[in-house]
Amino acid sequence: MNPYRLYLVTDDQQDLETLKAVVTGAVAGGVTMVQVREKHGDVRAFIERAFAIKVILQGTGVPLIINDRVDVALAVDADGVHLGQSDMPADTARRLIGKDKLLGLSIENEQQLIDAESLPIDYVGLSAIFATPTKSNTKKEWGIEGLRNAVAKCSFPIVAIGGINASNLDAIIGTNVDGVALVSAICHAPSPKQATIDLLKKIG
Ligand code: TZP
Ligand code: MG
Repeated sequence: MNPYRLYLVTDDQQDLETLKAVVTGAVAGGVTMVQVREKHGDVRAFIERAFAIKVILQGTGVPLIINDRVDVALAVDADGVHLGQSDMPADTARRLIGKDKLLGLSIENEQQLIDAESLPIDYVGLSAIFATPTKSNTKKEWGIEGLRNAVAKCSFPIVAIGGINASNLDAIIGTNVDGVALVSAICHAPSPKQATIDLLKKIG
């Protein structure tokens, strides 16, 4: 089954207990991938939070992905890393994590999408589909047509991210994208489990 279908990215503003409850609920609801994303804490806190999520995911078959930091991914023996354009270069990351781990790369413009074709990655995160309060420094809004064109062009699976929620999910799915990644639509839902169930119903 396509592991990118419904990809939860965690909210680094949530405390550890909330984070654990969100991930537990989302996994119960059927989320297919979880990325731990930390933008503010130190590396020790990142490892602690990543390890807590690893414990929750153990035995579920849901892969654990670490945002930005190869060292954290190695420290917790995660299933993969998701890199931004100013993080470690993909070929260096691949050398360090080995061929069996998942490697994702955020793509923020057309040239990066072309350049990605020659990189040793497994999937692309197309950022951002829509402007979102969750991430203030996004460089581009691909929109539905931009996403559709990227899906047609790119040889890697594409995960759409940025401003996706139940209200625009049908249009996103209509582009034939491989997966959707969300923060607030799950992390800030009254019930992350129910939100996940409802989102998955739309994804089909
Ligand atoms: N990268 C591009 S947009 C984004 C990230 C991490 C945040 C997406 O958050 P939300 O709440 O799903 O719009
Ligand atoms: Mg990043």
